[in-house]
Amino acid sequence: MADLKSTFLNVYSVLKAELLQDPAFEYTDVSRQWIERMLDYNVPGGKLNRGLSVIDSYRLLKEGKELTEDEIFLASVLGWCIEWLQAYFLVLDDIMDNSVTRRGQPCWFRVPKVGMIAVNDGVLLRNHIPRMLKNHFKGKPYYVNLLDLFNEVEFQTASGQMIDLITTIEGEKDLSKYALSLHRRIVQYKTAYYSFYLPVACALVMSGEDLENHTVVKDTLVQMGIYFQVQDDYLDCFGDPETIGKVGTDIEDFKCSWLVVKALELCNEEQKKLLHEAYGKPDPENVAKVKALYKELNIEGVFAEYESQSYAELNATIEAHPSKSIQAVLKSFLGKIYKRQK
Ligand code: DMA
Ligand code: MG
Ligand code: MG
Ligand code: MG
Repeated sequence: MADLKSTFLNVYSVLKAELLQDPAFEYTDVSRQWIERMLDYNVPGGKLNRGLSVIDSYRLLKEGKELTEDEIFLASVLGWCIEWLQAYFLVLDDIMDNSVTRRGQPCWFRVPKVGMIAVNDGVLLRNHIPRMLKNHFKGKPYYVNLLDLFNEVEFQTASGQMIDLITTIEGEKDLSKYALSLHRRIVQYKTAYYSFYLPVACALVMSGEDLENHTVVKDTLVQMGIYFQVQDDYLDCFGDPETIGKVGTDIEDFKCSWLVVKALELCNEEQKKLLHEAYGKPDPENVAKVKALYKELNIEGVFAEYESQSYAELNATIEAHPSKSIQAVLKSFLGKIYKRQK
């Protein structure tokens, strides 16, 4: 495992070097240094679960057959394309969410002299993806399928971000519209497709599979992605910032978080009044009031219950799948996120 990670990280260096030599742009030393620093700051510092999953999934789909060096390299390139996509979304997400830290360091836009240059850096990160795909997959029979896959998933993610953001518009903050159905819609689009479906879809495409034949796998992965984002919402409030590498902002940002949806379901009239008054305010006193209410309503316990129920349901769905190798892919994913602390 540690070995796979170091192989994967070596591929990052190869891809970065190629991007820094892109013949379509005449880099100067200054611009090359900017991109190199921007990439090192934003791309490789996460858990790398999404990227590594492409290699894992591809291996499982090959049913234990030894992968060639070329196969490992190509699966790693796709893994990095997902990590690049994630970096692009996170750089922009942190600006829009007014976040402070990410992966244990200041958000990129908070770094001195970066500021709103981060917006264009996000656009560049996004543009690097088709360049890497072109460099390594042009000529493969499935090249166009990969391009199409990344485009579809990016569109779904950006649409999810849009619905996440427009529920928080200043002057239109309305907790009464927050319900599980809206939450589900937001997290399905903003998180589940790119985080769970995309890595497996990449592995399937590389194996020569037609994605049209794998809608059950897709649905299961989307379910898993929803569970993953509920965990993210939980950790935003109850996680340890040291461990998760970021400071939560969902309460301040008036986000349609799973926690506030559950609180609204469980509270009495008086508690509801408090929530309406305190939720979405920037000052620590109001944030503390919301957190105290979550404690009072035992939202942590409600989450623990949700977590074990989701796990059981997902396991049952996975075990019903006819293919053992696909079961293995899905189980490996679930095992990685169950009861995660970061
Ligand atoms: C993030 O949702 C979704 C994308 C597509 C980046 P979020 O704002 O809850 O993520 P985080 O908690 O990591 O800022
Ligand atoms: Mg965010
Ligand atoms: Mg966000
Ligand atoms: Mg979050």
